[in-house]
Amino acid sequence: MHTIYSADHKLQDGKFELIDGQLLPPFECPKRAENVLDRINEVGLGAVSGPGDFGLDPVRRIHDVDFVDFLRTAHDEWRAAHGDTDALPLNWPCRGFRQVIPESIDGRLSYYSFDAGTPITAGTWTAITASANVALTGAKMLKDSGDRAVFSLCRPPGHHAAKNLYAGYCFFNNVAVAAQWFRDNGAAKVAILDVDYHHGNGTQMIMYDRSDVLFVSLHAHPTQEYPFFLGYEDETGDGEGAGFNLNFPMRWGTAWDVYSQSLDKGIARIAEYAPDILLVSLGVDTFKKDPISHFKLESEDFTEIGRRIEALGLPTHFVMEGGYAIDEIGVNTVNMLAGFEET
Ligand code: OKP
Ligand code: ZN
Repeated sequence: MHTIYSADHKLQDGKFELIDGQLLPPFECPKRAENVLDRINEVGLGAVSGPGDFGLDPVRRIHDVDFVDFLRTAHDEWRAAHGDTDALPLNWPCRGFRQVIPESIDGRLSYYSFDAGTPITAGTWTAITASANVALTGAKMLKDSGDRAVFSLCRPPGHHAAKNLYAGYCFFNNVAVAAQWFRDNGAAKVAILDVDYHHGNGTQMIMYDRSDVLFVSLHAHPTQEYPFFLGYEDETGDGEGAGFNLNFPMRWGTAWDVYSQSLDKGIARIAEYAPDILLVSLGVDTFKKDPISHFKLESEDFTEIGRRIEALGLPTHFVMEGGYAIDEIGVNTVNMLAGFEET
């Protein structure tokens, strides 16, 4: 399997995230992608190449122009106001507040985000445009090569980001940008299977009223886990999109026995939908040793996830999302890709 990777991800290297009442070094760190890349080379998964430059038009097919402009200049404006620290928001326009875009950089950080765990640094813009290009290059390669699958080793991840919101370590929604690229380049129907531990709220929000993109997500239950306010099973889509959103929330402590049943149901829905392309939001934070998560999957379970995805027989674009057990992230990620390639 071919991998797309850009070293520019290293430019997203925040100093702190707010977590468990403390400012801690971010769990979402450069070593994650480095360890995945090392494992790919160690097992000889396949060629690794850099991304092309697709410009911002494909990103703007998903994200609002003002949001993209905000991200481009955010750190410069922050630095002018506060000096050379990471930009973090402190409050949000929740119940009862006006949704009016403020002028000041602090106000706009608040308007365009939903958590304080996602630092904007001097290198963020370069890293997130590279990450989107990694996703787009993978999409184009899958289409042009006729290969069964391609892996976009995206970092930063993307599935929490909506059309005008960043958070959860995510800025541009890489998998949604890639899905839209497939739609704009000949695919009539696209499915997205999100196996990251966290609900892909951004992807759901972006695709919620569409029937041309089926979204299926397996994740920790929103009554217990971030992002808390989306991911219930009664969220099934709106308007045109009614019936094209499928959530499988699962309780803390979920292991393979329960997880695999949800997986099989999600895969069955994708088979019924019969898309031209399948995208996988590939997170491995369902792993039992993940430091911020509460599922109990074993490393071998990721191999089996890959096998079951392969059985759909679809051209498949794997897009990296989360996974914070740094020592095992390479094994777990590559297990899924190797499971797909086994037969
Ligand atoms: C990004 B991805 C948990 C705090 C959660 C944000 C997690 C973002 C995960 N105590 N902070 O979905 O892996
Ligand atoms: Zn996650």
